[in-house]
Amino acid sequence: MKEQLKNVAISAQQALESVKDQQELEALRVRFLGKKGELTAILKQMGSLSPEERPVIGQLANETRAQIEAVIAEKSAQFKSATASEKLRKETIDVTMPGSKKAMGKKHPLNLVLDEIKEIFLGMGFDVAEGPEVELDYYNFEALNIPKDHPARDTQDTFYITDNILLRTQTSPVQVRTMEKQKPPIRVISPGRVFRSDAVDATHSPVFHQIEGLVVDKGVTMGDLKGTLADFAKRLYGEDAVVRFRPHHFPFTEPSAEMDTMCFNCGGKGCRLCKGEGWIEILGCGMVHPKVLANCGIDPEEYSGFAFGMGLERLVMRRFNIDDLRLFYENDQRFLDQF
Ligand code: 2NL
Repeated sequence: MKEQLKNVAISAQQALESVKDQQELEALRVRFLGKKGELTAILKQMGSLSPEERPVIGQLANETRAQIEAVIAEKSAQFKSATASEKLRKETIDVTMPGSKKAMGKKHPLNLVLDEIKEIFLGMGFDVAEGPEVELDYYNFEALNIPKDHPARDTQDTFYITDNILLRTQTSPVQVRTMEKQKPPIRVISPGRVFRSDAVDATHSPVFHQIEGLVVDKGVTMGDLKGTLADFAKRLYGEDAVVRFRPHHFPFTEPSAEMDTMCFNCGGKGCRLCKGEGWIEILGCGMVHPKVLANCGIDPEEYSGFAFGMGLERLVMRRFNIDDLRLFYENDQRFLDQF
């Protein structure tokens, strides 16, 4: 049995020397030390030994086991540390490598100018009001003194959803709602999307943006209107901006006017940009019609107000020299990257 134990020790030693991984190591452990292993098989014969031989062989068997276990433990530790360093090597990050470039989003040109305009009016003490894009006929037309036979009501211009529900054609309904809710003094601007049944071309779109403004208080005059809007033009176009007011007509204001700025390109002489006019129209305005105030529950004997409205797309096209309004809605990265 001594001989057998020695042989097991030697063959275990040899096998363990060339073991390549943790799995092979475990297989060898089972082969030599397992319940059905080679060492156990030898120990099972202990019963046939004399009482004198038994402790000697027993001790030798224990030593052999301890010896094999020690080698297994050593090999196992070696594999574990090799695996750990391999993992570390694979996970090493070269912090000196250049990073990948992330594309940054930008503000859309319409929002660029809209934010400027909002800032100007906020600075003058106006609030910004928003409202529904799907409106009642009443708020879009009726309350604004737009009679049933007015061309603006023509189905050619307005998207009707039902007889009395439509897509707003202007943002005035937001201001009508403001007047219904809030007692004067009122100072609001209402920017937003508006809808008209127009065919798409370089200057028309069924969806576009408008900014309207409204001031209602005791003793508001045409002088307040002119001063406020001239000041707005100077803040938007620079201190040198010159404006003029021309009489006009809107059903919801009386009197009504349009405001032009002197062409910054030719200084009023007339050029290609202003189409020989010397002036460029920027907004429509007027004193709020007494009927409109009354419709909104405001006594026109006690209060007066002025209102104005402008198209955002036209303003932005002129600012950046853009000749086709479809560019605003196509979201071509090459266009958007330029602002
Ligand atoms: C234009 C002209 C304008 C208004 C809009 C308005 C609103 C209320 C009462 C009275 Cl609640 N008026 N808005 C007034 C004058 C002109 O817009 O050419 N827009 C593009």
